Amino acid sequence: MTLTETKSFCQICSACCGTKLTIDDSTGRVVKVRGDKDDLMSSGYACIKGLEAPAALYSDNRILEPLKRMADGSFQPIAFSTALDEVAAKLQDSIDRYGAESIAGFRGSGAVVNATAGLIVHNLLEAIGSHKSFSPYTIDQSAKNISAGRLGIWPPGRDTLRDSDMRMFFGINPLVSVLCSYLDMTNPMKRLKDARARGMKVIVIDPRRTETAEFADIFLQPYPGEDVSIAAGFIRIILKEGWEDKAFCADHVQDLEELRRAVEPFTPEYVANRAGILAHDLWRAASLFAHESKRGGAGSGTGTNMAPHSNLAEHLIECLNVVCGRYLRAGDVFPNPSVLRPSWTRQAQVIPAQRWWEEGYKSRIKGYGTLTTTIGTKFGEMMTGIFADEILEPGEGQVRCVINNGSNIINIVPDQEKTFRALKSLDLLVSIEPYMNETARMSDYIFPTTLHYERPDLTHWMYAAEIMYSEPYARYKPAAVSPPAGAQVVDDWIVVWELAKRLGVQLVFDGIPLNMLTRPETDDLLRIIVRHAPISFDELKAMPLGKIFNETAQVIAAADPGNTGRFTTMPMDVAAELEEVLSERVEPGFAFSQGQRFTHRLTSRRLREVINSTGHDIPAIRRRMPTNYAYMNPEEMIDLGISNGEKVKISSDNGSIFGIARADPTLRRSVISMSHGWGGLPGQTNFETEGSNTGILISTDRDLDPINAMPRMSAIPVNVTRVAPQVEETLEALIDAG
Ligand SMILES: Nc1nc2c(c(=O)[nH]1)N[C@H]1C(S)=C(S)[C@@H](COP(=O)(O)OP(=O)(O)OC[C@H]3O[C@@H](n4cnc5c(=O)[nH]c(N)nc54)[C@H](O)[C@@H]3O)O[C@H]1N2
Ligand SMILES: Nc1nc2c(c(=O)[nH]1)N[C@H]1C(S)=C(S)[C@@H](COP(=O)(O)OP(=O)(O)OC[C@H]3O[C@@H](n4cnc5c(=O)[nH]c(N)nc54)[C@H](O)[C@@H]3O)O[C@H]1N2
Ligand code: SF4
Ligand SMILES: [Mo]
Repeated sequence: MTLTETKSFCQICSACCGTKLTIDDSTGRVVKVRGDKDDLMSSGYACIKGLEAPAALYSDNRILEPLKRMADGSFQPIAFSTALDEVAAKLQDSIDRYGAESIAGFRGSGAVVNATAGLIVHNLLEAIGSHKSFSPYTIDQSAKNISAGRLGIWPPGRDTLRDSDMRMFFGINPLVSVLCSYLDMTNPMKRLKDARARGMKVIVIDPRRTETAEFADIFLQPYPGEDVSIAAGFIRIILKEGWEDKAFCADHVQDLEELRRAVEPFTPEYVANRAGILAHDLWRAASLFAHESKRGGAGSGTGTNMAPHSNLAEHLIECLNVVCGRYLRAGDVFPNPSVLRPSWTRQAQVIPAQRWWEEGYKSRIKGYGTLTTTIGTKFGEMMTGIFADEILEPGEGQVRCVINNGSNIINIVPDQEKTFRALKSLDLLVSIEPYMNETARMSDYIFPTTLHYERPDLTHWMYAAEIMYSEPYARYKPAAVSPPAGAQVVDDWIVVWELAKRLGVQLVFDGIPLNMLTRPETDDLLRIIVRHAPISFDELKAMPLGKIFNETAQVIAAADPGNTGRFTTMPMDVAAELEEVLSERVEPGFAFSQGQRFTHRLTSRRLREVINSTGHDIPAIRRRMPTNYAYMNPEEMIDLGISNGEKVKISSDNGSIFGIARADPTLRRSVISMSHGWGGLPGQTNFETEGSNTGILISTDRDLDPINAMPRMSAIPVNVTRVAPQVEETLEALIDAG
């Protein structure tokens, strides 16, 4: 056996950690993965998911040839070109009969972490004229888009990590999720440690004492879902104490007095009572943020952006940065003007609120608009909170065909039962997907793809790379290995190009029309993306570790003379929702929904071992994380008579799931912390071996946030009960019966 080593980078998540692969030349397979100390960004860091890549590449669950589902539910191999012909004919038929809007696309994480796939289904929909483009973006952190659209934008962005002497983190755990703006998505641990070593202070607000909280100077551990109150409480303290940046507010804020009035009811005592924290701790955190620190801002993650009133919470958190002027100013250096996107001049002035969702296409479901998430596209994205309704609701524009690229839709779209009904009712579900997972099993056709080490690719370029990487970094990688012998798999975009060709439409990729007569190479698409870089594609290709383009750093330009743009901190819709929060029934430790009182709030969390619904079946991972435990406070478990490892039933006002209770001393009482993406298809799940789907607890018929239809995905009011032995027996009988 001859072994060779090659360098590459992992793309199981968006961190793109540098890796060293050991390849067995006799089989052409990757046999070992290690972190690469020489990597310019990750410096040797790699997580268990990355190290277990060989098991994922050669998993029995991987699909190696196109499949078609038969009437009896079984799958038969089908030739690639036949499958393309059949799918294109069905799509054309649907377009002819019902119009282009009957075709929807769903782009998941598997596509986003793949430079040539990220937008390709969206590009196809634009080419055929359908607005029905969905992705997890609108069930993730689209509150950030809403906040920018209502408050206004400061183009240079927040103080960067290197400028900061303090940072505040709401509902985000970058040391596990490896995803955080203004930190670094390649090696957050190293960046945080380095910043702390030079004296930077950290404030963490999370119902769980997270891995990130271990580095906090101040840690607030509130009930979930109280970020609105906490942020409003901070603003009130700051304005009362006069800790705001008065000059910045005078120049750039239109309505500071409205903000002051609106947060007045959020006294430290009110907030402390609501959020279950000490008023003194709230004051200490506000002081460290606004008074004892000069630079560095507040930011949030999925915890805050998935709880109720997520847009409002995000808005108020950004208001903390606004009132304290925690933005780069004229003359400051913007370190990463984005290597792979066109460079543009950032000026120290406000672009006033644009509320872009108010213009353009509106869904027939409750009139929701679209959000534009990436440049170079004509259409925005629709809201995933209404994805199932777009399929189920009859009438003109009803979605009948879905092209899924890299998402396990049925496991990750909230309201699993409803999503299941929706997917089952489709005329056509096509998955471009490497594994036989729950959504693949529901699909009519599956086009399997190459995996990350098997295709040429680039480091992250979509979704705000300039604030996700702390340095102006880009890297190209060639395919390190071929797909397994005999596999009929292609790079994702090829499936879409072939369908576009058959439909007779012109694909436009990142603003550039693709050759539709002769199929391009993957490198040709990558070359399009790299056209904005300071060096040519061939030069980038010749740099095995890529490059940090420090010479591109930009000095923030002065404002235009006469610029009158101002932040709007308290527009009417924001003020109205804040009033609504104040009118909510509050009883510390309890939560209310649909007039019912609940004892717990279930929060979302990421697990280091898996990425959303992916990786559960890898043996080494299964040993470490066999299920999505229902984590609870250990003392509370004793009080409730629930022992570690015991089965519990968790019920919301939308449904019930079973879980395995697991003591977690990092949690406060009244909280259940449970990860998403687990469980099989509804009614067919053995929760003990497959985990449970928390999406069952979430309704998409109600409790949707305004504008982005964001479902209530964290801080979900639930009750938890022990599973009585007789119920347990029935369950076992059910499971045994399959
Ligand atoms: N290992 C791993 N990495 C991942 C993923 C994965 O599945 N596994 N998923 C990727 C994806 S898709 C994304 S979007 C990112 C997300 O990245 P993050 O946003 O960092 O996600 P989490 O790690 O779940 O951290 C969310 C935190 O919010 C807390 N929280 C929950 N509810 C509330 C609340 O109401 N208020 C406050 N203040 N906190 C709350 C939770 O306890 C948790 O610590 O991670 C990415 N990275
Ligand atoms: N209840 C609840 N629901 C949630 C969340 C939550 O916190 N709570 N989080 C939400 C968030 S933030 C997100 S981003 C979504 C995640 O939802 P998804 O994006 O659907 O989640 P993943 O499990 O990461 O799915 C990735 C899919 O891509 C496939 N894949 C991997 N590599 C490739 C590739 O190279 N090409 C292709 N075509 N496919 C590939 C994988 O096999 C898998 O099927 O879940 C959302 N749903
Ligand atoms: S953090 Fe993400 S990119 Fe890095 S090794 Fe783990 S899975 Fe791969
Ligand atoms: Mo996400």
